[in-house]
Amino acid sequence: MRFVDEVSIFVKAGDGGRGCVSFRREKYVPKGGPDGGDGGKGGDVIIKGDKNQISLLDFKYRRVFKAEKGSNGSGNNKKGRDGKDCIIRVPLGTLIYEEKNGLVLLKEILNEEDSFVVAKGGRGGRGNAHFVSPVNQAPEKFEYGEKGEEKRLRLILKLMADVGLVGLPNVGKSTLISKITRATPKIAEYPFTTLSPNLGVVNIDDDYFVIADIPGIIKGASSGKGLGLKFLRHIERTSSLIWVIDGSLDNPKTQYEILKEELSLYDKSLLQKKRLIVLNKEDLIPEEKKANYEKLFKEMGEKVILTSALYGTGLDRLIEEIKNLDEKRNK
Ligand SMILES: Nc1nc2c(ncn2[C@@H]2O[C@H](COP(=O)(O)OP(=O)(O)OP(=O)(O)O)[C@@H](O)[C@H]2O)c(=O)[nH]1
Ligand SMILES: [Mg+2]
Repeated sequence: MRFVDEVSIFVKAGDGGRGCVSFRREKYVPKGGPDGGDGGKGGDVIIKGDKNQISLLDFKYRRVFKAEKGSNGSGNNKKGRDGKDCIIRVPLGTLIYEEKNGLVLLKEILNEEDSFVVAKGGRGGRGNAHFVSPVNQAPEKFEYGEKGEEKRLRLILKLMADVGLVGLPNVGKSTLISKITRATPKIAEYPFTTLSPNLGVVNIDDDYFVIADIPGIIKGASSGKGLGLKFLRHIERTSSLIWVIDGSLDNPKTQYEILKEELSLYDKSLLQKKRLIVLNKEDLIPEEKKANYEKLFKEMGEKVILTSALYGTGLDRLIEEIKNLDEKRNK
């Protein structure tokens, strides 16, 4: 599953219907009073939160959203029918911006109940029945409906993952997510393989967790080195983080320190999140070092597990630990 996190769309609310010019027809009355009804209101374009959606992928295929026009008014004071609203469903965590000399934030959709009228339908025009006056008993006047609003929008999904994977490049983050979810990210033996976030879903019992794999972070990322820290916004809201460390290198603690430093430079609260240290590439760690490494992290007050994403060892335990990390379950 490729994760699309930013799309531009065009929305157009319905125009209001035209007011009607009409006169009552009655027996023996050649021209009765005016009875032209008002036009109906144009439909609104409404954006709603939907917890079952996890990406903006659908918007790759459909980018124009129009609500229905209001119907025109008719004789006998009949008001035109209101146009139907156009409802756009987006994942929770979607920011709605208007593209207008830059990006202007209109709304953030965080909850399932969130609903936002992003483009208002036009008011219906008035029919001639409204324009009777003492001097004009038979007005021919009517109004056109108002135009519906139209806007160019940018939707940006701040990922609502439950758990984020962070780590230096090439430590095996994408391999991990590919083994515990059905995500199929690119994996390769060089740094910066992952260039945009991947999402995966882990099914546990009858619940699920969304895991985010983001591009690797290097020392100096906070000052723009490597791919920088812009992807960290995807994990700002996760309830917990998995710090993935390459256990095959000599310096697991150095990697840990770099991560800590860069995360805290981006946003200190990232260090407050619950975390789990995963020492990956266990298959390449000499037996005699394993216990030492575990001790090292435990002494720093960390919870640590060893895995080999490549060979699938330690992954059952990892899933068990993810379950424990999750706040939903600890309530
Ligand atoms: N021996 C061994 N190799 C692994 C393990 N996990 C991943 N690898 C290898 O390490 C390399 C990097 O793996 P990725 O999953 O692409 O690493 P990443 O952390 O996503 O890297 P970036 O996207 O560049 O940040 C690949 O060649 C993997 O096959 C492991 O447990 N053991
Ligand atoms: Mg990767």
